[in-house]
Amino acid sequence: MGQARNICLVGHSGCGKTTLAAALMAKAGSKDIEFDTSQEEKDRGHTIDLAVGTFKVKDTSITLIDTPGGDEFIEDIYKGSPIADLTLLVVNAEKAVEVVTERAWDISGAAKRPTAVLVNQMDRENAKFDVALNAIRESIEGKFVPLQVPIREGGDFVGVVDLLENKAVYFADKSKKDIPADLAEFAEEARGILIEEVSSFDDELMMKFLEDEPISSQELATTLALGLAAGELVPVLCSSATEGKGLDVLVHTITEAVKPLPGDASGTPRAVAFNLANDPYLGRLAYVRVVDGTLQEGKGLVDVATGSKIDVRDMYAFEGTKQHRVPQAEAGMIVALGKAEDVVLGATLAADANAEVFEMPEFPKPIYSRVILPKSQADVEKMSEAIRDISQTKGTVIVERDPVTKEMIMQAMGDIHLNTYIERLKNRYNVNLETKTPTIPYKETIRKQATARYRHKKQSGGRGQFGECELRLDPFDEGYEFKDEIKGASIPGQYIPGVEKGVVEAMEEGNLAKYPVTNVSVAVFDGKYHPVDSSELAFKMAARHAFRDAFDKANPCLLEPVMHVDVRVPEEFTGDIISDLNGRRGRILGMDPEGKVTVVRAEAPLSELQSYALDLKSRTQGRATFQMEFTKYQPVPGNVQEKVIAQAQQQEEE
Ligand SMILES: Nc1nc2c(ncn2[C@@H]2O[C@H](COP(=O)(O)OP(=O)(O)OP(=O)(O)O)[C@@H](O)[C@H]2O)c(=O)[nH]1
Ligand SMILES: [Mg+2]
Repeated sequence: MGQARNICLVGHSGCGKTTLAAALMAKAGSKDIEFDTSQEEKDRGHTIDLAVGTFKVKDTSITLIDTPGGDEFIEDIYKGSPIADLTLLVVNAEKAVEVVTERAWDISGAAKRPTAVLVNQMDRENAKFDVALNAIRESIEGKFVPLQVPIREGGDFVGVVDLLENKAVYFADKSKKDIPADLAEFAEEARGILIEEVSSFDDELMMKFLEDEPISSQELATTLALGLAAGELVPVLCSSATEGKGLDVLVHTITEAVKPLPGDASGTPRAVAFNLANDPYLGRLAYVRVVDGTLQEGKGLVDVATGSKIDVRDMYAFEGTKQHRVPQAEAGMIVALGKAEDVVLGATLAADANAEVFEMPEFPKPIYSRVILPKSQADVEKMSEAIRDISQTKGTVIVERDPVTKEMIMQAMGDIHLNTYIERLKNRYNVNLETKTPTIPYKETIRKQATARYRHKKQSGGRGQFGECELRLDPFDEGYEFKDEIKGASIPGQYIPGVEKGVVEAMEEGNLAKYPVTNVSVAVFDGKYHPVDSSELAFKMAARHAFRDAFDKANPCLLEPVMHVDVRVPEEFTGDIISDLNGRRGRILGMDPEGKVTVVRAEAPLSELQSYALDLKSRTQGRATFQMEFTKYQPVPGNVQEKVIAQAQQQEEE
């Protein structure tokens, strides 16, 4: 067993990650190379699920983690990048910096994890390496050091200048030649940057650099590897995945310059479950990266956060993208554990329950919600398993029943993301779902004190019913409280629970539009009873009516959920975003500049934000991102309240 290196491919959709992964494996002689295998991936021509494939170069086993580049599918960057020895940020040479380029950098490079950039599609007519490199430097903060300069002849991508060796290398015959004259100046400048940046990472080299002493390519390579491991230096390479060019140097850089993440190969077994998948044939798989020691089939592990036992039954390594059973997996390897229903996404699994947790970053919170409705009874029955499969394996898909509206809500990162899973439920589980905009979980409350008295009395042969109570309602900040203020014995103590039950029942549906009532303090302070006819039930009925009557007199109003929103927006859009938020009844709380973006902090009602994920995207070409979180309920303005009540009445009639 030689060494293992794990490379996570990230970058904007269409930059060529999947093509590159397949090309690297094919070149290394892998036979089974199947990416983008799910129906939804085939339909869309884009990657949707993180995928893993392993190939061998000499004694190094290289595992590639291919991630989707869609901006709503970024959770896989959060899964793959932290456990990889290198995150390879792929860019399209014609387009350079795109939305997900920046976002992937923020997740990986800005966190000082080892990251390299690959300028792919260098064969394209308008591919310009220098322009792409400048664009990267302008929009992303990092020490980018080109290791190569592409050589193009008559529009063809024919070779590269290897800046470490200071030689031109041609793809056709692998020959090394002198640098072509028209590139000499640019190459020299690029090599100057390379030497300066790399030297800055080592005092001895820096001295040599300042004193103009020669620096060998070996010295440069060694120090570059240190800078890369520290996440300080970001090598830049170039390639054409479709023409298979630049792949040798990429592989060479991976095997020579990339160091494995720290780990103790002979220590107690410890691994991190960075990804979960529902394989159509193998069922639930947990993809783990072994951090320390050796995992063995048949030897149990413990989820160190929860203490739950995890059986390691079937263990699979990858040959190309195909799984094959292995009895053990050493530190540095990525393997999949079969029958992994008990493994939680992101869990650290170890032989020792006191092992250190391998920290995984938190996923962003989903920002787009739809109600999901099964189309038929058969769909209802199959739905729960299907939904469990998806929500347990995806960090940014949440399915929950809203406690107020009782609707089943699916939350995701946007409409494309959400609809992809609706399609998957249909394709893979044969569950047909419709979606609609969620009902806003309004609530009702009161704004002033009021009292009401009600007598519940029934005489229908036999024993009658009698209960009478007087309630006082007061506005209250903390939800609900009930006070027994009966003096003397106008209502005997045994009937008070009946009164409270009546109040609680009445609060389930307010008088305005049948939304739950909140923020009231209710006191029962007087009443009357009958020695024979009174009962808990009679008092419950009386209290229910008394509450409703008092509620009407207490200046009731609707409350609506208000969200806190943080919008990260490039400067040029800030004004537009703020006026748009104002138009959504938003309140701007502040603005914090963060480098080239501004974070606008605001509060706005949920009802105005239901399509914000889509609107913000189209307003800013996807360049702004936002997070939102419930913060509080607040009164609905009068004119809006009338509309909401009218709508609720209309729905009731339907
Ligand atoms: N000319 C050229 N086309 C390329 C190159 N690499 C990829 N492509 C093409 O670009 C398109 C997208 O490639 P993919 O590999 O699917 O891109 P991806 O980065 O995996 O995209 P997502 O899965 O959506 O994130 C395909 O049509 C590829 O054939 C390249 O080096 N040169
Ligand atoms: Mg892809």
